[in-house]
Amino acid sequence: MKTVYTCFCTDVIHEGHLNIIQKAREYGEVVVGVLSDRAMIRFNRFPTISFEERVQIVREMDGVSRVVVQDEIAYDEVIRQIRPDYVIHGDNWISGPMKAVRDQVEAALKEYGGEIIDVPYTYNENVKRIDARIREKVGMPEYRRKRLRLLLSLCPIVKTIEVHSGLTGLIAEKTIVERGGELDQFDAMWVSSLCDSTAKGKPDIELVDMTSRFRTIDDIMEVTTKPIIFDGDTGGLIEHFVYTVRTLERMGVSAIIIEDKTGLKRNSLFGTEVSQTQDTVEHFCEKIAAGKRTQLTDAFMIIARIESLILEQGMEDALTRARAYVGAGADGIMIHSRRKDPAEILQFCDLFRQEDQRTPIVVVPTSFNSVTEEELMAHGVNIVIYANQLTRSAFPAMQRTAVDILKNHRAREVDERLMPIGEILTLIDEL
Ligand code: SPV
Ligand code: MG
Repeated sequence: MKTVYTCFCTDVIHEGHLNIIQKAREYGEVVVGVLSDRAMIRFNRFPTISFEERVQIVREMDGVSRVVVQDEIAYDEVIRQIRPDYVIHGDNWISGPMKAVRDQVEAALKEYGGEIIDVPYTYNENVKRIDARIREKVGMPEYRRKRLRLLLSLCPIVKTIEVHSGLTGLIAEKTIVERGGELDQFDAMWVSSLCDSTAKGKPDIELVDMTSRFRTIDDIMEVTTKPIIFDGDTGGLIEHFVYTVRTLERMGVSAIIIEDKTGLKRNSLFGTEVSQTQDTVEHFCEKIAAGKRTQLTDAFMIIARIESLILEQGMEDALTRARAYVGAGADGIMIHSRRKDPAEILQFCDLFRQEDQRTPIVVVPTSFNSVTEEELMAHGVNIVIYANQLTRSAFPAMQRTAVDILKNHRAREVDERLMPIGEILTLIDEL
Protein backbone atom coordinates (compact mmCIF):
# COMPACT_ATOMS: atom_id res chain seq x y z
CA MET A 1 0.00 0.00 0.00
CA LYS A 2 1.38 3.41 -0.98
CA THR A 3 1.38 6.36 1.44
CA VAL A 4 -0.12 9.72 0.52
CA TYR A 5 0.66 12.73 2.69
CA THR A 6 -1.15 16.04 2.98
CA CYS A 7 -0.99 18.84 5.51
CA PHE A 8 -3.92 20.84 6.89
CA CYS A 9 -3.57 24.33 8.27
CA THR A 10 -7.12 25.11 9.30
CA ASP A 11 -9.65 25.28 12.13
CA VAL A 12 -12.56 24.36 9.87
CA ILE A 13 -12.85 21.41 7.48
CA HIS A 14 -14.61 22.38 4.27
CA GLU A 15 -15.21 20.76 0.88
CA GLY A 16 -11.70 21.67 -0.30
CA HIS A 17 -10.21 19.43 2.39
CA LEU A 18 -12.73 16.65 1.72
CA ASN A 19 -11.82 16.84 -1.92
CA ILE A 20 -8.12 16.39 -1.15
CA ILE A 21 -8.78 13.36 1.07
CA GLN A 22 -11.04 11.79 -1.55
CA LYS A 23 -8.41 12.24 -4.24
CA ALA A 24 -5.61 11.04 -1.92
CA ARG A 25 -7.46 7.80 -1.21
CA GLU A 26 -7.22 6.87 -4.87
CA TYR A 27 -3.45 6.67 -4.44
CA GLY A 28 -3.09 4.87 -1.13
CA GLU A 29 -3.21 5.19 2.63
CA VAL A 30 -3.79 8.80 3.71
CA VAL A 31 -1.61 10.42 6.37
CA VAL A 32 -2.57 13.96 7.35
CA GLY A 33 -0.21 16.41 9.04
CA VAL A 34 -1.82 18.96 11.31
CA LEU A 35 0.19 22.16 11.42
CA SER A 36 1.29 23.08 14.94
CA ASP A 37 0.27 26.41 16.55
CA ARG A 38 3.81 27.73 16.10
CA ALA A 39 3.78 27.02 12.38
CA MET A 40 0.21 28.22 11.88
CA ILE A 41 1.10 31.55 13.42
CA ARG A 42 4.07 31.94 11.09
CA PHE A 43 1.58 31.40 8.30
CA ASN A 44 -0.80 34.09 9.64
CA ARG A 45 -3.41 31.46 10.28
CA PHE A 46 -4.22 32.12 13.85
CA PRO A 47 -5.80 29.10 15.57
CA THR A 48 -9.15 29.72 17.24
CA ILE A 49 -9.31 26.16 18.56
CA SER A 50 -6.58 24.17 20.27
CA PHE A 51 -4.07 21.96 18.50
CA GLU A 52 -5.64 18.88 20.15
CA GLU A 53 -9.06 19.87 18.81
CA ARG A 54 -7.64 20.30 15.32
CA VAL A 55 -6.08 16.85 15.50
CA GLN A 56 -9.40 15.40 16.69
CA ILE A 57 -11.35 16.95 13.80
CA VAL A 58 -8.94 15.46 11.25
CA ARG A 59 -8.81 12.08 12.98
CA GLU A 60 -12.59 11.81 12.67
CA MET A 61 -12.55 12.38 8.90
CA ASP A 62 -13.45 9.46 6.71
CA GLY A 63 -10.51 8.07 4.81
CA VAL A 64 -7.76 9.38 7.11
CA SER A 65 -5.52 6.55 8.35
CA ARG A 66 -3.12 8.49 10.52
CA VAL A 67 -2.61 12.01 11.87
CA VAL A 68 0.83 13.46 12.57
CA VAL A 69 2.13 16.83 13.75
CA GLN A 70 3.80 19.06 11.19
CA ASP A 71 5.84 21.60 13.13
CA GLU A 72 7.18 23.65 10.22
CA ILE A 73 5.63 25.19 7.13
CA ALA A 74 8.39 23.40 5.21
CA TYR A 75 7.75 19.67 4.75
CA ASP A 76 11.38 18.46 4.98
CA GLU A 77 11.20 16.97 8.46
CA VAL A 78 7.87 15.28 7.99
CA ILE A 79 8.88 13.83 4.61
CA ARG A 80 12.05 12.42 6.18
CA GLN A 81 9.96 10.74 8.87
CA ILE A 82 7.11 9.38 6.78
CA ARG A 83 8.75 8.95 3.37
CA PRO A 84 5.38 9.24 1.59
CA ASP A 85 5.08 8.00 -1.98
CA TYR A 86 2.96 11.05 -2.74
CA VAL A 87 2.38 14.51 -1.31
CA ILE A 88 -0.97 15.94 -2.34
CA HIS A 89 -1.85 19.64 -2.21
CA GLY A 90 -4.16 22.20 -3.85
CA ASP A 91 -2.59 23.68 -6.98
CA ASN A 92 -2.55 27.14 -5.38
CA TRP A 93 1.05 26.42 -4.38
CA ILE A 94 2.26 26.27 -7.98
CA SER A 95 2.83 30.04 -7.96
CA GLY A 96 3.22 32.81 -5.37
CA PRO A 97 5.16 32.55 -2.11
CA MET A 98 3.97 28.96 -1.52
CA LYS A 99 5.90 27.90 -4.61
CA ALA A 100 9.07 27.82 -2.51
CA VAL A 101 7.48 25.25 -0.23
CA ARG A 102 6.37 23.18 -3.23
CA ASP A 103 9.87 23.32 -4.73
CA GLN A 104 11.33 21.98 -1.50
CA VAL A 105 8.78 19.19 -1.33
CA GLU A 106 9.58 18.28 -4.93
CA ALA A 107 13.30 18.12 -4.18
CA ALA A 108 12.80 16.05 -1.03
CA LEU A 109 10.54 13.55 -2.81
CA LYS A 110 12.87 13.28 -5.76
CA GLU A 111 15.59 11.81 -3.54
CA TYR A 112 13.68 8.54 -3.32
CA GLY A 113 11.27 8.69 -6.26
CA GLY A 114 8.22 10.24 -4.53
CA GLU A 115 5.81 12.45 -6.44
CA ILE A 116 3.64 15.53 -5.98
CA ILE A 117 -0.05 15.44 -6.85
CA ASP A 118 -1.49 18.89 -7.49
CA VAL A 119 -5.27 18.91 -7.30
CA PRO A 120 -7.35 21.88 -8.52
CA TYR A 121 -7.67 24.25 -5.57
CA THR A 122 -11.28 24.50 -4.43
CA TYR A 123 -12.12 28.16 -4.13
CA ASN A 124 -15.85 28.44 -4.71
CA GLU A 125 -18.24 30.88 -3.04
CA ASN A 126 -18.78 28.58 -0.08
CA VAL A 127 -15.07 28.08 0.64
CA LYS A 128 -14.45 31.81 0.16
CA ARG A 129 -17.17 32.58 2.69
CA ILE A 130 -15.70 30.12 5.23
CA ASP A 131 -12.23 31.57 4.71
CA ALA A 132 -13.50 35.12 5.18
CA ARG A 133 -15.36 34.14 8.35
CA ILE A 134 -12.26 32.54 9.88
CA ARG A 135 -10.26 35.68 9.04
CA GLU A 136 -12.87 37.98 10.51
CA LYS A 137 -13.14 35.85 13.64
CA VAL A 138 -9.44 36.15 14.47
CA GLY A 139 -9.73 39.92 14.03
CA MET A 140 -12.31 40.10 16.83
CA PRO A 141 -11.06 41.72 20.07
CA GLU A 142 -11.11 38.52 22.15
CA TYR A 143 -8.79 36.74 19.69
CA ARG A 144 -6.66 39.64 18.52
CA ARG A 145 -5.88 40.94 22.02
CA LYS A 146 -4.24 37.71 23.19
CA ARG A 147 -2.28 37.13 20.01
CA LEU A 148 0.72 39.16 21.13
CA ARG A 149 1.28 37.11 24.29
CA LEU A 150 0.86 33.94 22.25
CA LEU A 151 3.40 35.17 19.70
CA LEU A 152 5.83 35.99 22.50
CA SER A 153 5.54 32.45 23.77
CA LEU A 154 5.90 30.85 20.32
CA CYS A 155 8.16 33.09 18.19
CA PRO A 156 11.87 33.70 18.67
CA ILE A 157 11.24 37.40 17.88
CA VAL A 158 8.01 39.26 17.13
CA LYS A 159 8.53 41.31 13.97
CA THR A 160 6.45 44.46 14.10
CA ILE A 161 5.87 47.09 11.41
CA GLU A 162 4.49 50.60 11.66
CA VAL A 163 0.95 51.20 10.39
CA HIS A 164 -1.13 54.39 10.37
CA SER A 165 -4.08 53.67 8.05
CA GLY A 166 -6.17 50.90 6.54
CA LEU A 167 -3.81 50.77 3.58
CA THR A 168 -0.61 50.42 5.61
CA GLY A 169 -2.50 47.89 7.75
CA LEU A 170 -3.12 45.83 4.63
CA ILE A 171 0.59 45.92 3.78
CA ALA A 172 1.42 44.66 7.27
CA GLU A 173 -1.26 42.00 7.05
CA LYS A 174 -0.55 40.66 3.60
CA THR A 175 3.13 41.07 2.79
CA ILE A 176 4.78 37.65 2.61
CA VAL A 177 8.23 36.87 1.27
CA GLU A 178 10.08 33.69 0.65
CA ARG A 179 13.62 33.61 1.98
CA GLY A 180 15.84 30.56 1.96
CA GLY A 181 12.84 28.29 1.50
CA GLU A 182 11.03 29.82 4.50
CA LEU A 183 8.02 32.10 4.36
CA ASP A 184 8.41 35.31 6.30
CA GLN A 185 5.96 38.00 7.31
CA PHE A 186 5.29 40.59 10.00
CA ASP A 187 3.75 39.31 13.19
CA ALA A 188 2.36 42.50 14.68
CA MET A 189 1.63 46.18 13.97
CA TRP A 190 2.88 49.35 15.69
CA VAL A 191 0.64 52.39 15.75
CA SER A 192 3.44 54.93 15.96
CA SER A 193 2.76 58.37 17.38
CA LEU A 194 5.28 59.83 14.94
CA CYS A 195 3.66 58.30 11.86
CA ASP A 196 0.06 58.73 13.03
CA SER A 197 0.81 62.42 13.67
CA THR A 198 2.77 62.83 10.43
CA ALA A 199 -0.06 61.28 8.40
CA LYS A 200 -2.31 63.98 9.84
CA GLY A 201 0.26 66.71 9.10
CA LYS A 202 0.88 67.30 12.80
CA PRO A 203 4.05 67.28 14.93
CA ASP A 204 4.74 64.32 17.23
CA ILE A 205 4.04 66.18 20.49
CA GLU A 206 0.93 64.43 21.83
CA LEU A 207 -1.11 66.96 19.86
CA VAL A 208 -3.22 64.37 18.01
CA ASP A 209 -5.74 63.54 20.70
CA MET A 210 -6.62 60.01 21.85
CA THR A 211 -10.03 60.00 20.18
CA SER A 212 -8.32 60.62 16.86
CA ARG A 213 -5.65 57.97 17.60
CA PHE A 214 -8.43 55.47 18.35
CA ARG A 215 -10.00 56.30 14.96
CA THR A 216 -6.70 55.35 13.32
CA ILE A 217 -6.70 52.05 15.21
CA ASP A 218 -10.27 51.41 14.14
CA ASP A 219 -9.40 51.93 10.46
CA ILE A 220 -6.53 49.46 10.83
CA MET A 221 -8.63 46.91 12.70
CA GLU A 222 -11.33 46.98 10.02
CA VAL A 223 -9.00 45.35 7.49
CA THR A 224 -6.48 43.34 9.53
CA THR A 225 -6.21 40.54 12.08
CA LYS A 226 -2.66 40.91 13.43
CA PRO A 227 -2.08 42.18 16.96
CA ILE A 228 -1.57 45.88 17.61
CA ILE A 229 1.01 47.54 19.84
CA PHE A 230 -0.03 51.12 20.50
CA ASP A 231 2.46 53.93 20.99
CA GLY A 232 0.90 55.69 23.98
CA ASP A 233 3.56 58.46 24.18
CA THR A 234 3.87 59.47 27.86
CA GLY A 235 0.44 58.02 28.69
CA GLY A 236 -0.55 61.55 29.79
CA LEU A 237 -2.00 62.21 33.22
CA ILE A 238 -2.50 59.09 35.33
CA GLU A 239 -6.17 60.06 35.61
CA HIS A 240 -6.42 60.00 31.80
CA PHE A 241 -4.13 57.00 31.24
CA VAL A 242 -6.50 54.59 32.96
CA TYR A 243 -9.25 55.52 30.49
CA THR A 244 -6.85 54.95 27.59
CA VAL A 245 -6.01 51.49 28.91
CA ARG A 246 -9.67 50.60 29.28
CA THR A 247 -10.54 51.74 25.75
CA LEU A 248 -7.58 50.04 24.07
CA GLU A 249 -8.27 46.81 25.87
CA ARG A 250 -11.93 46.87 24.87
CA MET A 251 -10.96 47.52 21.24
CA GLY A 252 -8.72 44.46 21.19
CA VAL A 253 -5.33 46.20 21.18
CA SER A 254 -2.69 43.90 22.71
CA ALA A 255 -0.28 46.35 24.28
CA ILE A 256 0.44 49.98 25.00
CA ILE A 257 3.98 51.28 25.31
CA ILE A 258 4.40 54.39 27.44
CA GLU A 259 7.62 56.36 27.76
CA ASP A 260 9.01 57.78 30.98
CA LYS A 261 8.86 61.43 29.97
CA THR A 262 6.76 64.27 31.27
CA GLY A 263 5.73 67.74 30.12
CA LEU A 264 5.83 68.57 26.41
CA LYS A 265 6.82 65.33 24.74
CA ARG A 266 9.18 65.60 21.79
CA ASN A 267 10.19 62.71 19.55
CA SER A 268 13.00 60.65 21.10
CA LEU A 269 15.12 60.87 17.98
CA PHE A 270 15.68 64.60 18.75
CA GLY A 271 17.50 63.33 21.86
CA THR A 272 19.04 66.19 23.84
CA GLU A 273 18.81 68.64 20.91
CA VAL A 274 15.47 69.79 22.31
CA SER A 275 14.40 70.15 25.90
CA GLN A 276 12.76 66.97 27.20
CA THR A 277 12.12 65.93 30.78
CA GLN A 278 12.33 62.40 32.10
CA ASP A 279 9.67 61.42 34.61
CA THR A 280 10.63 60.42 38.15
CA VAL A 281 10.84 56.70 38.78
CA GLU A 282 8.16 56.97 41.49
CA HIS A 283 5.63 58.83 39.35
CA PHE A 284 6.13 56.60 36.33
CA CYS A 285 5.75 53.49 38.50
CA GLU A 286 2.49 54.93 39.80
CA LYS A 287 1.28 55.32 36.22
CA ILE A 288 2.17 51.73 35.34
CA ALA A 289 0.51 50.40 38.48
CA ALA A 290 -2.65 52.43 37.85
CA GLY A 291 -2.89 51.01 34.34
CA LYS A 292 -2.35 47.45 35.56
CA ARG A 293 -5.10 47.90 38.17
CA THR A 294 -7.48 49.12 35.50
CA GLN A 295 -7.13 46.42 32.86
CA LEU A 296 -9.67 43.62 32.94
CA THR A 297 -8.04 40.82 30.95
CA ASP A 298 -4.76 38.98 31.52
CA ALA A 299 -3.91 39.41 27.86
CA PHE A 300 -3.39 43.19 27.70
CA MET A 301 0.19 44.36 28.19
CA ILE A 302 1.58 47.64 29.52
CA ILE A 303 5.15 48.06 28.35
CA ALA A 304 7.42 50.65 29.94
CA ARG A 305 9.76 52.57 27.67
CA ILE A 306 12.99 53.85 29.13
CA GLU A 307 14.44 57.10 27.76
CA SER A 308 17.62 57.15 29.88
CA LEU A 309 19.95 56.39 26.95
CA ILE A 310 18.16 58.90 24.69
CA LEU A 311 18.51 61.58 27.38
CA GLU A 312 22.11 60.56 28.15
CA GLN A 313 21.43 59.54 31.73
CA GLY A 314 23.58 56.43 31.53
CA MET A 315 23.26 52.67 31.60
CA GLU A 316 22.91 52.41 35.38
CA ASP A 317 19.92 54.77 35.33
CA ALA A 318 18.32 52.70 32.54
CA LEU A 319 18.78 49.47 34.50
CA THR A 320 17.52 50.97 37.77
CA ARG A 321 14.42 52.17 35.99
CA ALA A 322 13.88 48.81 34.26
CA ARG A 323 13.97 47.07 37.63
CA ALA A 324 11.54 49.56 39.16
CA TYR A 325 9.11 49.46 36.25
CA VAL A 326 8.98 45.66 36.25
CA GLY A 327 8.41 45.84 40.00
CA ALA A 328 5.48 48.20 39.40
CA GLY A 329 3.89 45.63 37.09
CA ALA A 330 5.21 46.47 33.60
CA ASP A 331 4.72 43.53 31.24
CA GLY A 332 7.72 44.45 29.13
CA ILE A 333 10.57 46.94 28.79
CA MET A 334 11.30 48.99 25.71
CA ILE A 335 14.81 50.41 25.62
CA HIS A 336 15.53 53.14 23.11
CA SER A 337 18.67 54.72 21.68
CA ARG A 338 19.48 57.13 18.88
CA ARG A 339 23.05 56.03 18.38
CA LYS A 340 23.96 54.54 15.02
CA ASP A 341 25.87 51.80 16.75
CA PRO A 342 23.68 49.19 18.52
CA ALA A 343 26.34 48.62 21.23
CA GLU A 344 24.56 50.44 24.07
CA ILE A 345 21.25 48.74 23.29
CA LEU A 346 22.88 45.31 23.22
CA GLN A 347 24.76 46.08 26.43
CA PHE A 348 21.50 47.04 28.15
CA CYS A 349 19.86 43.82 26.96
CA ASP A 350 22.77 41.68 28.22
CA LEU A 351 22.82 43.37 31.63
CA PHE A 352 19.04 43.28 32.00
CA ARG A 353 18.92 39.62 30.98
CA GLN A 354 21.52 38.75 33.64
CA GLU A 355 18.97 39.64 36.28
CA ASP A 356 15.65 39.12 34.47
CA GLN A 357 15.20 36.32 31.96
CA ARG A 358 11.44 36.61 31.60
CA THR A 359 10.31 40.17 30.99
CA PRO A 360 10.02 40.81 27.24
CA ILE A 361 12.43 43.37 25.78
CA VAL A 362 11.32 45.63 22.92
CA VAL A 363 13.65 47.61 20.66
CA VAL A 364 13.15 50.09 17.81
CA PRO A 365 16.20 49.97 15.53
CA THR A 366 15.65 53.20 13.57
CA SER A 367 19.09 54.74 14.18
CA PHE A 368 20.96 51.49 14.88
CA ASN A 369 19.52 49.91 11.76
CA SER A 370 22.54 47.75 10.93
CA VAL A 371 21.59 45.32 13.67
CA THR A 372 19.89 42.13 12.46
CA GLU A 373 16.98 40.31 14.02
CA GLU A 374 19.30 37.36 14.66
CA GLU A 375 21.69 39.57 16.68
CA LEU A 376 18.80 41.06 18.66
CA MET A 377 17.48 37.57 19.45
CA ALA A 378 20.92 36.50 20.62
CA HIS A 379 20.86 39.36 23.14
CA GLY A 380 17.42 38.43 24.47
CA VAL A 381 15.22 40.85 22.52
CA ASN A 382 11.64 39.64 22.06
CA ILE A 383 9.97 42.34 19.95
CA VAL A 384 11.55 44.37 17.15
CA ILE A 385 9.61 47.37 15.85
CA TYR A 386 10.26 48.91 12.43
CA ALA A 387 8.67 52.13 13.60
CA ASN A 388 8.51 54.53 10.65
CA GLN A 389 9.90 52.97 7.46
CA LEU A 390 6.57 52.74 5.60
CA THR A 391 5.89 56.45 6.12
CA ARG A 392 9.46 57.41 5.24
CA SER A 393 9.33 55.42 2.01
CA ALA A 394 5.91 56.71 0.91
CA PHE A 395 6.55 60.42 1.47
CA PRO A 396 9.52 60.88 -0.89
CA ALA A 397 7.81 58.76 -3.55
CA MET A 398 4.68 60.93 -3.43
CA GLN A 399 6.67 64.14 -3.31
CA ARG A 400 8.72 63.17 -6.34
CA THR A 401 5.56 62.41 -8.29
CA ALA A 402 4.06 65.80 -7.37
CA VAL A 403 7.26 67.59 -8.47
CA ASP A 404 7.44 65.71 -11.77
CA ILE A 405 3.80 66.41 -12.69
CA LEU A 406 4.40 70.12 -12.03
CA LYS A 407 7.58 70.11 -14.10
CA ASN A 408 6.06 68.29 -17.08
CA HIS A 409 2.62 69.89 -17.10
CA ARG A 410 1.22 66.34 -17.43
CA ALA A 411 1.35 62.93 -15.75
CA ARG A 412 2.77 60.69 -18.47
CA GLU A 413 6.38 60.95 -17.27
CA VAL A 414 5.57 59.57 -13.84
CA ASP A 415 3.32 56.79 -15.05
CA GLU A 416 5.86 54.01 -15.34
CA ARG A 417 6.69 54.10 -11.66
CA LEU A 418 3.04 54.03 -10.61
CA MET A 419 0.85 51.11 -9.70
CA PRO A 420 -1.33 50.31 -12.75
CA ILE A 421 -4.92 51.52 -12.52
CA GLY A 422 -6.15 47.93 -12.85
CA GLU A 423 -4.18 46.99 -9.75
CA ILE A 424 -5.28 49.91 -7.59
CA LEU A 425 -8.91 49.20 -8.50
CA THR A 426 -8.65 45.61 -7.36
CA LEU A 427 -6.21 46.12 -4.50
CA ILE A 428 -8.94 46.13 -1.91
CA ASP A 429 -11.05 42.99 -1.66
CA GLU A 430 -14.79 43.53 -1.66
CA LEU A 431 -16.99 41.51 0.65
C1 SPV B 1 7.23 56.36 17.25
O1 SPV B 1 7.29 55.61 16.26
O2 SPV B 1 6.41 57.28 17.33
C2 SPV B 1 8.16 56.17 18.37
C3 SPV B 1 9.48 55.60 18.13
O3 SPV B 1 7.81 56.57 19.45
S1 SPV B 1 10.58 56.91 17.92
O4 SPV B 1 10.10 57.73 16.81
O5 SPV B 1 11.90 56.35 17.63
O6 SPV B 1 10.61 57.70 19.14
MG1 MG C 1 6.18 57.83 19.46
